[in-house]
Amino acid sequence: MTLTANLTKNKLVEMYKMMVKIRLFEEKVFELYAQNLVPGTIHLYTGQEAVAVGVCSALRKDDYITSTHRGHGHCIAKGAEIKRVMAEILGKKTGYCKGKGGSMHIADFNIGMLGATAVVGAGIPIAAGAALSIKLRKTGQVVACFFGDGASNQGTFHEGINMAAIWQLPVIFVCENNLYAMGTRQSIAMKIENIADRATAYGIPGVVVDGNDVLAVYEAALSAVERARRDEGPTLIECKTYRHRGHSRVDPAKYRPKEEVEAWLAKDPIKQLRERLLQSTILTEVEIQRIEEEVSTEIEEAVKYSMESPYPAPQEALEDVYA
Ligand SMILES: Cc1ncc(C[n+]2csc(CCOP(=O)(O)OP(=O)(O)O)c2C)c(N)n1
Ligand SMILES: [Mg+2]
Repeated sequence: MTLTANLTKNKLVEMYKMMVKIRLFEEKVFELYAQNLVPGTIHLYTGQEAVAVGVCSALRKDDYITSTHRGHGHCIAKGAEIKRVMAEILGKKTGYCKGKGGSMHIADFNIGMLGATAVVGAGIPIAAGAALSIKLRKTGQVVACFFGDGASNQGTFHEGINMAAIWQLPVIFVCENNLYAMGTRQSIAMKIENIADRATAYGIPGVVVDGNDVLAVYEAALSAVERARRDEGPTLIECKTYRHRGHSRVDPAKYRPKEEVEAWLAKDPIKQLRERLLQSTILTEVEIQRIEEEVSTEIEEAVKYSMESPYPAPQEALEDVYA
């Protein structure tokens, strides 16, 4: 990982802090889940932070994102208030969906977060639709569409990317290839190694990046964003990464070889950036410590806020269902 000259010190520190925030947030969610405080299931983003942060750092506030079942990191990286994300995960009325959506349905149009979805691959045509609206409104926004390796085997992947390609829509398709779709290894589900190769079939650029290198992700995203804003159409970026935990809360991930897990843990995205920031004297150990303390305090406040918030009343169940 090299530090790019194009990023200011502030921006690098901001990116580091955001990755730490997502990591500590997810660890806290896991802890709360173990205490039986989280209704439903959770899919943690730990290990993949460089993807959300690298991509969202290349976006404007008014740009859009679409997310997945593993969406907490995307929301936070796009600027969501963590107390409202936490409250939603805990099913509280003060959450983003008034406690009625939970972990997999968080949306916030004010920050361009169009929504997470439990339906694998469902965000892809939604991103194409949002990009069509941008093109018609001529606002110069872009959409970043996050999805997994498993989602790239869905029909929606073909339909959504093909449509975005023929209409030259301003979308960046970000495939987070963490090697597994639940317990299914990529090599069992597809013959190719690089999902980015599929871009050729739609006549758009396909790029492979180290998804654990936040600066590499940022650079790839930035050039795709610039291309989209020039009205030159979509790009498919495949980020090679790894989830640190199992698929969802109950999965011990025994299907992953120990050596594979260890090799990826050694390539932890936060550790890598921390080492670079220390080596280049952008941050000191003391400053790093301070960042972690600040983030921990913010997360504790979010937990307190959520725990003290009420659950929605039963009679609110049918409110906000239809627009
Ligand atoms: C349409 C659909 N099929 C199956 C499922 C069950 N399911 C939930 S997550 C998942 C795996 C998704 O894998 P991937 O896209 O690689 O994302 P990751 O979990 O690795 O982030 C599956 C099959 C679903 N939610 N939706
Ligand atoms: Mg996957």
